[in-house]
Amino acid sequence: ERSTSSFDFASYHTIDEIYDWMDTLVDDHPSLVSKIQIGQSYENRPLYVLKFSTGGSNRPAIWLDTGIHSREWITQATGIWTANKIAKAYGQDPSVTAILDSMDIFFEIITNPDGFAFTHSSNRMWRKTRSINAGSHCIGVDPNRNWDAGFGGSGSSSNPCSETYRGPYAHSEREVKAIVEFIRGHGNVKSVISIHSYSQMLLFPYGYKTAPAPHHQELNELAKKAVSDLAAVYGTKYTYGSIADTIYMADGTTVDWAYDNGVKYSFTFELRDTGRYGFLLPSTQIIPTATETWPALLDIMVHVLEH
Ligand code: ING
Ligand code: ZN
Repeated sequence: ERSTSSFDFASYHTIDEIYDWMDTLVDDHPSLVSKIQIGQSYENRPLYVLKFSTGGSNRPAIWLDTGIHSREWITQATGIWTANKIAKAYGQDPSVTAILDSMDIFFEIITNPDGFAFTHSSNRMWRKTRSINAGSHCIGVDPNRNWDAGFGGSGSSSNPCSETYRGPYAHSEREVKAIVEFIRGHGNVKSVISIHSYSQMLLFPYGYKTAPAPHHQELNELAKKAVSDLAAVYGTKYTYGSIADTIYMADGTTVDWAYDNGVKYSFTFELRDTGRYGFLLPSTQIIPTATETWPALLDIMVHVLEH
């Protein structure tokens, strides 16, 4: 019998296993969780989003994505654990209950399915999409440089062979365009949390310019609290701040686009570790990583609820 109670959250899984698990989660929580499809990937895989909602219409919403860079396997694994946690915590945990009594949560766990399939079949270190680039033998676009936010600046590459190739034009990638259209069409998204690895950082706009975001101070205070509550679990240390100040200049990123399109609470996590294992984080660290990230995510979601 298919059940979320038999799923192994402490292992890495294939795309088929994860899509199967999504259906199980929906079956186990039919009045809370549904699965929507927001588009198709370049290779025609479905782009699935889990919707957590207790009713209403077009409620204020929180968007979460993991795995936009396919090789960052700890992020999809943390996404699975977190989605399960949200479903189980509703009606039990007062914060989650309050959040879902007035807001919806949308969670795209496999945001780059073609890349993810490729990391299983051919190249574990694949980051980009799998689209063919006209006039080049190199494949793929960096989906975290493809957004219409400072697109084409110095924090990305025009070379299709680069790992940070921005693509021929903003939103050229179906995987990016689907989210743009979803968030625009929804019109009431208050927070975008885009989860990467690795570096142990909590970042917020801007990445395409060094000027502080208008809400820098509020975002900075919230990030400070979130990383402090994360560290309280197992002592894992995160740095935090604007993208440009904390990691490097990067243009065309998810959170800068969200912020410039009215989503004030836009954050990127860079999960474990700081480089010992990097993208090849052992599966023994999945549950600890997800467990410590949870209070930080809740801090952000509760703050969104209260503001
Ligand atoms: N790092 C991110 C990257 O796309 C990042 C860092 C995140 C930059 C969000 C800007 C905005 O370069 C990894 N590891 O992908
Ligand atoms: Zn990444």
